[in-house]
Amino acid sequence: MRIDVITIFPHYLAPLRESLLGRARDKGLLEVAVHDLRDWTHDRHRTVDDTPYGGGAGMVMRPEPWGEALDTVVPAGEKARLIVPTPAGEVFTQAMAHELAAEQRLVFACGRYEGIDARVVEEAATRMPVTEISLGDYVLNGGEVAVLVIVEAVGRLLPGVVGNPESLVEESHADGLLEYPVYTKPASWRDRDVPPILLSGDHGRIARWRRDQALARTAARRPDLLAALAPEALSTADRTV
Ligand code: 6GU
Repeated sequence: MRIDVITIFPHYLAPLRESLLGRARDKGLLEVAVHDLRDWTHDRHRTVDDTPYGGGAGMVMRPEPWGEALDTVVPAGEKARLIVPTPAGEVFTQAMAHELAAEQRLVFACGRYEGIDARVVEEAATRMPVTEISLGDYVLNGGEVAVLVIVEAVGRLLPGVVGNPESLVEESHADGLLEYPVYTKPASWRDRDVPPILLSGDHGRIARWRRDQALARTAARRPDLLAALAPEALSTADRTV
């Protein structure tokens, strides 16, 4: 996968060189290019924002640098999906991460201030698919942190990035539930014992216990997730929890 990020704070994206994603880049599984939006300004102050038409507080990003940046990063004839992080977007989910992981090329447009002139998304949508994505119901100062979150969630789903792909199967949200609690050695720590069933060697009962823990946790913490499950996602045994 190829990812381009356009931002006025290129250094904000430095963490994409670390850890799992850094290794994915070294292995050639993921290519990331970060671009400074101000490279597409033409005035001495490299201005990217201006006051909002209609009045109000804050500043809005001017469309011209964005237009030129997108024309350069995605030249006519090239295909890419444009992602615009914004608190006004569709809420990001694991399902969306899977959907984005299937793309060849993603371009992220990071807004700052009160946002980007609305004509930028409108015009870009005439030549590429555009998705506005929010991380959740709170406000960040700009899209950069959202890009880190989305690229991490998507990047780890690319083939070969996570060492043991089995670990993607049982994690939280993989089946619409929160993950069961996990334990490792020692079996007793500060007077707290690992649930004995996990030491029993009975894999059938362990699987049942884990499923019940996942269901109970989800019911307590995220009843909305449980309510959203398709009826056939729950077995008869699940319903007795
Ligand atoms: Cl994607 N951007 C900004 N600026 N704030 C947010 C967000 C995104 N998601 C939640 N809050």
